[in-house]
Amino acid sequence: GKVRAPTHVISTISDDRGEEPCYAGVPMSSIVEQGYGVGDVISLLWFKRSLPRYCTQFIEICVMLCADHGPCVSGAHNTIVTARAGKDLVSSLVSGLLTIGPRFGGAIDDAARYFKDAYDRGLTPYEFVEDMKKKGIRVPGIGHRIKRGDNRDKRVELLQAFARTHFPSVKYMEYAVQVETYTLSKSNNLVLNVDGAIGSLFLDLLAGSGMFSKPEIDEIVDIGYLNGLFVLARSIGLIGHTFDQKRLKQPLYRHPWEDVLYTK
Ligand code: Q5B
Repeated sequence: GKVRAPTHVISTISDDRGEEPCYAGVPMSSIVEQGYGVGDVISLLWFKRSLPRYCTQFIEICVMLCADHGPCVSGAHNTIVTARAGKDLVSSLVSGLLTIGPRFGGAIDDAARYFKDAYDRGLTPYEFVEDMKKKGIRVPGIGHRIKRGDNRDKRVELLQAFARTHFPSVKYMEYAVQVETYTLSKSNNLVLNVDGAIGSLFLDLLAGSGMFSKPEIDEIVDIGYLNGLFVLARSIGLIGHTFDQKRLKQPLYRHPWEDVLYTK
């Protein structure tokens, strides 16, 4: 009989063999004709399913809010320095992307992991934060270089307002807010940051939308899908910074001696 030669690659998210490409089984003509947005495409290619409109809208808001945060943040700074060294678009982009990690923009997955674990185990915010302190781990999703208790991050407020209006439940986000109340009582810079807001709210999206089973939620949190939102979003800004430097014909960057402490 017919024997299928073993394949070297398995792929489950897209198919380009037919008349038109399909994302998770949805043909490109449907995507275009039915007015799908980038949130729908992310749903299909990352989660392999169509999500309700409020979920795709939330994903799109995350992408828009995280697209850029000025020239001074780690990623934009690296991109600007690289572009000014005469490098090409891809090099400038990846040099910025490579700064995304546990301190900058890449704390979303860990925020989701730790908030979920603490909430599901019924830890009070006090127990959670003090337990993290004992372990010597900074609470992911908490703290910001310029945002303060009396100068909150507008992006966080916008995400929270959207979710409070549209999500069936915001229990993880409310838990993160309680954690923030406790951390702010310790220090004014320990606000819930954009990573923590997205991490906790994505847990609410996964748990409350009815579109994911419990094992699927655990797998998403375990694999770590959510930093992808920041990486995707910030690429938009980093590409913008590259074009900006090229347009401005900026020369090679050299850091001023006065701003370095030379010491033995
Ligand atoms: N302390 C973000 O630190 C930052 C603590 C903490 C317990 C914490 C820090 C942190 C967790 C990672 C995180 C995402 C490095 C941030 C982003 C995107 C962005 C960026 C932009 C954009 C800031 C002072 C004292 C020390 C610390 C204690 C600080 N954080 N304790 N849990 N989470 N957060 N990252 O200001 O006793 O003096 O030793 O790692 O969520 O990246 O706009 O810039 O869109 O681009 O440098 O918004 O919070 O503070 O290091 O001087 O610490 O606070 O232990 O205590 P800072 P430090 P002590 S959003």
